[in-house]
Amino acid sequence: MSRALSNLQIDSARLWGSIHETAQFGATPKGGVRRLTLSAEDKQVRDWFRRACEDAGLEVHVDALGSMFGLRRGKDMSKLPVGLGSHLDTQPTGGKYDGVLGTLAALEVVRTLNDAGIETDAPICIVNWTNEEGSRFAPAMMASAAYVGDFTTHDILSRRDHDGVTVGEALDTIGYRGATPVGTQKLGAFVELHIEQGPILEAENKTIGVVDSGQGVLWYDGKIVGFESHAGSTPMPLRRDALATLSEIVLAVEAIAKKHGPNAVGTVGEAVIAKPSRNVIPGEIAFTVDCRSSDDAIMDALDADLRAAIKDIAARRKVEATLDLVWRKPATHFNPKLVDAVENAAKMLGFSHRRITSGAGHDACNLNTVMPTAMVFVPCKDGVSHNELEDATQTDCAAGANVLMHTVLALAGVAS
Ligand code: HGY
Ligand code: MN
Ligand code: MN
Repeated sequence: MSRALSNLQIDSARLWGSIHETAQFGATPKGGVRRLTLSAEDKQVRDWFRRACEDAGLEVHVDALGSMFGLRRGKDMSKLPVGLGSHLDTQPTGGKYDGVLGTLAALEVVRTLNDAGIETDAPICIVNWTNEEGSRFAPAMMASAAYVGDFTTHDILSRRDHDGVTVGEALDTIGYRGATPVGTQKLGAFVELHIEQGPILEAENKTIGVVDSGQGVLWYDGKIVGFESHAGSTPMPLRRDALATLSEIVLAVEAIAKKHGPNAVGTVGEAVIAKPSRNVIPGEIAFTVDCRSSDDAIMDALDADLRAAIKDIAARRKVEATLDLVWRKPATHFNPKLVDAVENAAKMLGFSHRRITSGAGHDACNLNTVMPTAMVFVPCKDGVSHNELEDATQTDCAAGANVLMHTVLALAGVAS
């Protein structure tokens, strides 16, 4: 790569400004961002992103699940575009950086190439993937999963949130059900920048995480049916208490994850008592389980142990318990050539770096099943994410965006 090009840097202040400008859409009093997918706040940031893409000269199209693609033409349009981006939706207790950094850094790469008058050989395409978080509609990384063929568009459009609203209805409400069939925009490779969402880079004082793998994910929907009865007059030995049962299951999930640790994690993230009342013994509860490991054999062991534990607890407490596996995402191993390209960019730019496994799932983990894919991590404060206190530094965000840009330039090539 020429000397001049290796000195090319993104505009750190402009990227930082974009991150904080978009944080207003769904801003919370504690300094976080609550921007559930396909919500009114998501529409606000999507409209902002579309305008910014158009102002940067990109050809923007939206697919049938609302994913947004901004194409920057290259000298050789016969080549598949190099993709870069992430997501703009957040968790209910989300922060300013999860997904946002990768999506806006992709926009910043385009803006920087425009300012420098650089034409890439292959085109590049920036992407905002719909519903990466999976909080309002399951599964997580929903739209990129459909893009790679793990789900049909019809299946995803019919998924419902807790209020019974379908993905299709939500897309129509915000005007983002695009005309383009999912998968129309082909990509030759994909690179995603993201905050680590864990403590390793910060603890080791490393600026860049060269992500070579990602944990596999097991998502379950569970239901416990006991028996509603009077909280005062029902003798303890006769109770079939659904919430007490779930309490044992929660601790069992934790114990099973620790048993298979350190390469395993597990939690019960949602629990809803069907008809709550302070003087009625809970009779019916719906709950969710999220277990992960980067080892598929451990994932199998987590599944087996979890089912055995729930069967035993339910029998002992004389309740019915069901556990449905609603999503299994195998462990991810990113493309070695692209992982090397990320590492070479970090080295060329002089950033401290280390190889790392992603504990969180990402759209890149789905794309990796159909095209060469890699990820770039930067630290986040105390490793905290999916929390309104999520924080990162301008310096690290800029470093990540520069590694992203130089990785993409290495993949797309620069027209002579
Ligand atoms: O669940 C995940 O790992 C991602 O943050 N949606
Ligand atoms: Mn994310
Ligand atoms: Mn997330």
